[in-house]
Amino acid sequence: MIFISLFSINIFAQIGRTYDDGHGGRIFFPFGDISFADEVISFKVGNPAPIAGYGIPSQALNIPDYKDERDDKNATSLGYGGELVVKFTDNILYDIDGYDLIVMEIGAAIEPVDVYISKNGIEWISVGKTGGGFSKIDISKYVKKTDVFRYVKIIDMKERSDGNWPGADIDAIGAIGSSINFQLNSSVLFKTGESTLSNDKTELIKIAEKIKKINGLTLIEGYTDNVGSPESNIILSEKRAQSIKKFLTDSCNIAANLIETFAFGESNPVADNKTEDGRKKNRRVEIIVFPNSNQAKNDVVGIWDTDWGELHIYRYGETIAGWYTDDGGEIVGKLTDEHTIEGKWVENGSDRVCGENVYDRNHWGRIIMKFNEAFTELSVKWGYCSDEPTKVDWNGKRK
Ligand SMILES: [Ca+2]
Ligand SMILES: [Ca+2]
Ligand SMILES: [Ca+2]
Repeated sequence: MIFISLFSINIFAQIGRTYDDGHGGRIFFPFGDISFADEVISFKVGNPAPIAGYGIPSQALNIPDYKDERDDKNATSLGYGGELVVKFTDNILYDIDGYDLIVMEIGAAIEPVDVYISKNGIEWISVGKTGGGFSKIDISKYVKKTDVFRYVKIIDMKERSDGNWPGADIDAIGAIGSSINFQLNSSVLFKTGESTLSNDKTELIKIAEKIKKINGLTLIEGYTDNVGSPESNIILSEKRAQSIKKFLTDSCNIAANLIETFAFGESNPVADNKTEDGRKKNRRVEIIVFPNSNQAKNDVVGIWDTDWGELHIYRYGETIAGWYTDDGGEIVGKLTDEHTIEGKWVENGSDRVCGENVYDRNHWGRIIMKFNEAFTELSVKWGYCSDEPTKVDWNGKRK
């Protein structure tokens, strides 16, 4: 278990970007790089197993990186009937409109998997199977809107047992329906057994700044180790979650109606309670921040019909991200006023190659995007690389 360093998080980098889907297209993840699975919980390789070097479960973590080359080991073969459990730690999975979970399988063979999700890694909900290849799963039929999931289990369905790589070959597992999850160790927040915040509130203040930028519903979850009675641990974790809520509302000006607290006591441990180190990791608070779903309808958010294809725009506070259908295009930027986005476009190819990369690609440029008063039309000025954006042949209407 790695506790994320709050000092290394760049929220701008976390927000929305597109990724190769491994089958000639690109797919947009509203929370960018953090959307993907972070940790292998267990792996039972199938029988027959893949040849040596191709059954490494950690290759199914993090962003998709399979390059489709002969000896590429950036994906893992499950083996015939193999089973992989992964966990999201800096993000969670929940149900949004449309697809929520993506399982990226590589290779031409159809090797489907059964997919399960879980809140605690113990009780599992079946959410269907993938058809092999690149698969999108909508979990809405199986869950409540407010449920938060941290675990995904995939089991190879035993369609193919032959060759060097029997069973499904997985490059990445990502949550489109995702939100940010901060894990805070209780030892930096509280004295042992107490619910009064310690004097050093540096980490909480940093999180408060991020919550304010996203401006959505925030869940505060308190957890303890298994020392003491389960009842007393529930009470302690509730008091601690309440202390943090009070600090965020009273000292950081976050609206109380945007914060909910939950007490989980000693349930859902992230480490072994038999060791002091494990107990220390289990004494924690997790803070989940959802994107703001209350954006004004007449805002920049939505789907636009433009000269460069359909453009999908997302907004997180002042930060904008999106994608368009032309040449794997995506945009990233900021609202500089209510009707203006300034930022960059990125594509797979263009007439100019830039000296540096944006989002791993060197075809990009600057944009200034203007919206009319009613947010029904947009016009884009654009240029290549860091040139002043002066070209005007990119316009659109709300779809
Ligand atoms: Ca993640
Ligand atoms: Ca959904
Ligand atoms: Ca991979």
